[in-house]
Amino acid sequence: MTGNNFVPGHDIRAAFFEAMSAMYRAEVPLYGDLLDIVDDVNRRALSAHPDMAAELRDRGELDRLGQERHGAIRVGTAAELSMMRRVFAVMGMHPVGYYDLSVAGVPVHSTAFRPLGLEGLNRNPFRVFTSLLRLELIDDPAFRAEAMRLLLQRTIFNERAVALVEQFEGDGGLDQQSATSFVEAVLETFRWHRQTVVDSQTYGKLHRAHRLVADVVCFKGPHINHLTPRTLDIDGAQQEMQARGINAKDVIEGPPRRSVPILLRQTSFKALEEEVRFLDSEAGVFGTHTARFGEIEQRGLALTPKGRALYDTLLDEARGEQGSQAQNYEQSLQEAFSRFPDDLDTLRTQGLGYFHYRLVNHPSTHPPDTTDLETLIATGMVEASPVIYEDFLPVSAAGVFQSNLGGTEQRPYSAAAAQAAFEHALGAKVADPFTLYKAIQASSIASVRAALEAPTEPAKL
Ligand code: OOG
Ligand code: NI
Repeated sequence: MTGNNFVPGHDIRAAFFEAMSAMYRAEVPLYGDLLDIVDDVNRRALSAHPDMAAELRDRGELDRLGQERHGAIRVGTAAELSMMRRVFAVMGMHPVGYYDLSVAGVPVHSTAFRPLGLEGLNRNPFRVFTSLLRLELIDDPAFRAEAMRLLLQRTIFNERAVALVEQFEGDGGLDQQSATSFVEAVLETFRWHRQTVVDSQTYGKLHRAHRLVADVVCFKGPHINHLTPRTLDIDGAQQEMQARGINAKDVIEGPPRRSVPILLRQTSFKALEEEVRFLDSEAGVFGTHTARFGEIEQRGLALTPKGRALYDTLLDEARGEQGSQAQNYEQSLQEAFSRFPDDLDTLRTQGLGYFHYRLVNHPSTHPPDTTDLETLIATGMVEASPVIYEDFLPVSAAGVFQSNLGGTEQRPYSAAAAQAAFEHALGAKVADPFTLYKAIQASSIASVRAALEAPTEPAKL
């Protein structure tokens, strides 16, 4: 295109993801077990359901599945967040969506860095859920000041990483050698540090007051706290985790099991207790910290605003009724969601989800009326398959935070969502997920129409 030797963003993303996955696997061996389980379960699901395999292949998702992960990090300041945005931009990842977790008792707000379009997602779907601490929601001024002091004295990116980001922004890309250096330099930011930046007393004080804040401010950097593979059968994977003695949560977050999966279902196992050193630790003396955990997820149909509103209503209903016993919850969830249509045709015709349309049979005689997609589907000329949800769910995310914090720490924060403040800290607006899904659907419809109106049969069907 431009005659330069710049490495495409998706290749840098793939290289970075691979390096991160290898690092995390070495740091958290249980992650490797999780990958084995998901691999097994996915293989079984694909051979038991050839139609599912065909659908994934048609959508270009079959090859990405083995690579598919999301990770999560938590940063402390606006400067850290905006630098993070510039770093991810080098890898073709941009902020999508705003998640306010204060409503669920967690003093952070978040976005997800991910490729924006289907092509980028299918090349490498790596995503990172990124949360910014909201110290302003913490009441105790002394606590806030201490946390801020610690954040202001750290630098989470090394000089090489910053220089390479500036080079990328100035030149419009990175050559192979710079891209390789970039991956190495940036990986350091996500590494686990056993050495904290506080003495044991400060750690104890911060940790007792707020475990999440301690996790952000007591370390040199925002260690990656999980990497989640995508399973095609989360109930099967959950059973397998439990059979292998992995301490998985009882409840799967998100919608119940259905014949057409929607949005996102997730389950996690508890944070590991890891040894840490404090500034005043004598040789051989350690404390412990829990931050990192395991998670798996199953993804389904991306819902339209109408579908999402129905989802939110039904979830509220189920959660309102439940109390906290896991079994009752599953039952309430099933009951509430009996009102959510569970076949593709109804979901589509009622406008509850986004679909990808494909011309599968070109008309041999005269062109049909191309204005009505439903007619084209009924005559077998066009097929519609679900657009997959690529984002996150705030209630599930809060559930993940909660389990990771020990399950009990939950405080009501009265603050309203603060998207404008978040975007100000980020230094950019977040993209609206609905707009992105709608664009995927619209471009598939445009391709169908273009193919139908073409004078000759299209070369590839
Ligand atoms: C992030 C939790 C959110 C998800 O999958 O919803 C998340 C965190 O604990 O930092 O990863
Ligand atoms: Ni997650």
